[in-house]
Amino acid sequence: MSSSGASNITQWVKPGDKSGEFKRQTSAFRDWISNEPGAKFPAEKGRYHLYVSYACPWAHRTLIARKLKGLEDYISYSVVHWHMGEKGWRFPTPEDTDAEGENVIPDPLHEGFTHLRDLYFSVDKDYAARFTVPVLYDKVAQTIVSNESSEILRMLGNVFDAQLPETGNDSGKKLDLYPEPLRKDIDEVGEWTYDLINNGVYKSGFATTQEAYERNVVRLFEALDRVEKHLAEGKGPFYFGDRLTETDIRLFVTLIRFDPVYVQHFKCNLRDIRSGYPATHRWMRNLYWNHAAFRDTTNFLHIKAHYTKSHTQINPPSITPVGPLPNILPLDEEVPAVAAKN
Ligand SMILES: N[C@@H](CCC(=O)N[C@@H](CS)C(=O)NCC(=O)O)C(=O)O
Repeated sequence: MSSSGASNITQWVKPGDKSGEFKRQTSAFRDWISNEPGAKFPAEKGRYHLYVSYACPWAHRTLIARKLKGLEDYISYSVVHWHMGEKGWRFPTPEDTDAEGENVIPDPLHEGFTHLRDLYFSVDKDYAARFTVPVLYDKVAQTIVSNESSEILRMLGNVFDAQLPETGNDSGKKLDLYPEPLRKDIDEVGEWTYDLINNGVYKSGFATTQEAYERNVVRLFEALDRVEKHLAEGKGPFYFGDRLTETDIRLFVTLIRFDPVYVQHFKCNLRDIRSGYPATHRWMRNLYWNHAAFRDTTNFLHIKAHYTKSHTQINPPSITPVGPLPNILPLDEEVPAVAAKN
């Protein structure tokens, strides 16, 4: 996007694209932290920083992985304000009182930076694409390692393993989010769930023609039906039985936003999770309530406010719907219609 396009930050469908379809750009920075001798980005404790938004599902993946793997002392992070205005994501200021959450702070690494775009331009003054989160930043080389969440997720999954302490059964060191015997399945599921679910909600919500919307919303719900069937037939509690993998993380970040935001804001309303997808609902609530890495990284204030008050092309008066309440049901409670059936 050119800098003159900055005033059109909400123009998600390219002007002139008659399909009315949202097409996500590919990420520009695609390097890897590595343990290889002489690596450009060595796996050094404390060297890297994650810039994230609590609103963003892609960024959420990386926060969950960081916490699940026990990398809190290895990688620092900070969170942008939930409002994405004309210049994109901005860093919170000490005056902001409407964006509560851990590490919702001004840029801790660059005094005077007001927007995430300042970071991108500090690394590449000619940067001409979107200023997206997450960003994995190298504090020593002062450059961006990666802004592609699927690859950051993979990296965090193992690159610090050799340095992590051995501490009990569920230590981050032992947790393999991409285990060898499941890799083919994880990749296969990752492909269709990315296209139809993670990105599918955006393709539904950002569509600017009736046809593009309907095509994508129908495909989204067919994919959710497929997830539901898989979870209903499986032993659980995770997508692949008793192994927590990156598949759970990748699905969770979209499904936890589904009822609070996507149903109404992105018009993904053929069903909702809490009344229409019992096995998926059970799987999601187990992750949220029984695993701190999922719960503590989920911030419904940022999630609800961001979408409804930033996408002014969809919601010009920026009113945030109150419901559904609660944002997520307790483990042992169902919506009245489901409870009545049980
Ligand atoms: N492929 C990227 C996509 C990231 C992305 O699109 N993030 C959104 C927030 S949910 C963003 O920062 N958008 C800002 C913009 O497009 O201007 C990834 O998975 O890391």
